[in-house]
Amino acid sequence: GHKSFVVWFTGLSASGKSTLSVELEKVLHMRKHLTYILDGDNIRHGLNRNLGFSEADRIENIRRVGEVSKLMVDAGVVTLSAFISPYRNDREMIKELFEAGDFIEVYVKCSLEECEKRDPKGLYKKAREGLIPDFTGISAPYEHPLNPHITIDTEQLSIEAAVGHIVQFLEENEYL
Ligand code: GGZ
Repeated sequence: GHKSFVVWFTGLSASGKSTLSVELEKVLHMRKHLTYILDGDNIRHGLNRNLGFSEADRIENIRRVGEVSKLMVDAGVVTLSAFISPYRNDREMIKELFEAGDFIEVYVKCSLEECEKRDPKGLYKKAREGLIPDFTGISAPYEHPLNPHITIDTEQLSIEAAVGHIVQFLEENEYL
């Protein structure tokens, strides 16, 4: 099977990307894989601390994360990247960085209505009040994948079922 690969989670804020990456990582650890999660917490506070949420900054954010993901995969790490990554073109560019099969796109699907209901950090409320400009889904676009390897509907599936679905894909395609 594959030595290493990237699982790229894309979806709205509060869709469940981080939760899924953490739960998938637990399964991969049980199976003795070396993994690393890249997300806003470790990237936007460090490498990308000079970037905000304008279209140009998001493009640069995702470009850098794609390059870092490639370095990590080259180093033999199963990399789980969890970013809104709203632009289809940017995700396609990143896919092109990798050898065929080393990039797995997971669409974390959840309606804007449900994400707003969850609103774990109160960001949607602030965005609605005009306190956060360029907020994805409210005042900035999200382009869902047209042909993702995996779609996870987090309004329908439990976390366990969702992770099971991803693991099943990885097994069936000989990543695990
Ligand atoms: C979207 C924002 C914004 C704006 C701050 N729009 O749910 P969170 O809080 O924890 O995750 C979101 C995170 C998005 O960063 P990404 O690096 O994933 O975005 S992108 O891929 O588009 O570059 C959210 C928070 O940052 N956040 N302001 N305006 N999300």
